[in-house]
Amino acid sequence: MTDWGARAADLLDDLACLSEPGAGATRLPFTPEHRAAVELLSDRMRQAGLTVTLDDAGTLVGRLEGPKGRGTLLMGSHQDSVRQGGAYDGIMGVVLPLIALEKLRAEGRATPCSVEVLAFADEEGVRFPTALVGSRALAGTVDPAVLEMTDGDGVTLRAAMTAFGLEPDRIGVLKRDPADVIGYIETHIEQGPVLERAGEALGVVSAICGIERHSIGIVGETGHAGTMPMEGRKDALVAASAIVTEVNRLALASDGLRGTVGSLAIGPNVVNAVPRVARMTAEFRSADDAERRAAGVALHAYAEEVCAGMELSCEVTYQQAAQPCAAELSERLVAAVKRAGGQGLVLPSGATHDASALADLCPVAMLFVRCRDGMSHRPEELATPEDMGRAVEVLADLVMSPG
Ligand code: HGY
Ligand code: MN
Ligand code: MN
Repeated sequence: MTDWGARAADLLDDLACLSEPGAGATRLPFTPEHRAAVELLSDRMRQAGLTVTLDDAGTLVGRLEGPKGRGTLLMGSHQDSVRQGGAYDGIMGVVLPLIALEKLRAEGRATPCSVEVLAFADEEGVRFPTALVGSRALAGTVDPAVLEMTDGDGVTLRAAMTAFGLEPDRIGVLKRDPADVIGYIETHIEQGPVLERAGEALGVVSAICGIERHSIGIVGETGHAGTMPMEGRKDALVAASAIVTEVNRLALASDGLRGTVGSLAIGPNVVNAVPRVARMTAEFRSADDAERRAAGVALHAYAEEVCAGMELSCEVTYQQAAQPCAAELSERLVAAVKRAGGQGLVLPSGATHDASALADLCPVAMLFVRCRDGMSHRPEELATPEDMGRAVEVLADLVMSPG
């Protein structure tokens, strides 16, 4: 009797090694680590009887042909990680549906429809200040302007994709025909403590939070830390610190809002010179788009105030509306979780996912897997083989029980 959860854990262990050196997993899009993951997953997909292609957005597509005219069920998630992240975020949602198809093949069960397992190149938006290019390409909603965005080394997304062997200008032809797509199921580690506290291995997502990301640049004036008078200083870090505090204050003032400054760099960044420049990112998330937008507008007004007399650049580089999951497909998922012995707990997602983008193409539903101590975006992230085995069972059941 195959332990499908252990099989998933082994493949995830192998994939976690395809990372930049350092703690945890660091696998950014269109890098040697991404290429290695594409190769490993392609082999396993072929062994499972899938035909494998890499589309021009960098999405690895493993397709199992089903009966003609019965449509295609999409399943998958993202292959990329944050820096020094966990071994499950994203990539587990590629591995589990693949293992579910391996299980069905081992049982000699033909699927009632075609099924695709998708590994999107870039969901985190860590390397480039954009995200979801792969899932948006399938939905036909990519803004071509994002191809000109650059990473920290000044490499454009277009150049990185081209160097990866892709033709980014062909992204527009990747849009899928909605008539052929039954829906999209994304399996993901919960990244929070809810399932663990409820004693549940699996849960189904009600809605995915909305998000917006701001890039803020401040240019003040540097000078000798000992001789420059305090009055009239244009200290970029003092202004940036006020903005950090304001992001936190805005988020604390509103129940459903989360606000984070995740990155901050200053210059000249030496002990005895007044900081001249500061560059930072700020993000707001909420299930309520109006609440989120109001916080973004308030932050910009506040930044203008504290940076008076200095140069300020403040732009929203990324925005994704809150996205409810499809009721009917989610109910099918809840029923499958219950058949596997779960309560069928339904919960919101404070993290964003490719499913938000695919909702512009087809019905979407998400299966959450319990996350140890709710820890994610850090090396200690863990989902157990037992819980992953239950998820494989649910996914296989769902594939075989068309709506
Ligand atoms: O930031 C997020 O919620 C996701 O991990 N990209
Ligand atoms: Mn993530
Ligand atoms: Mn993720």
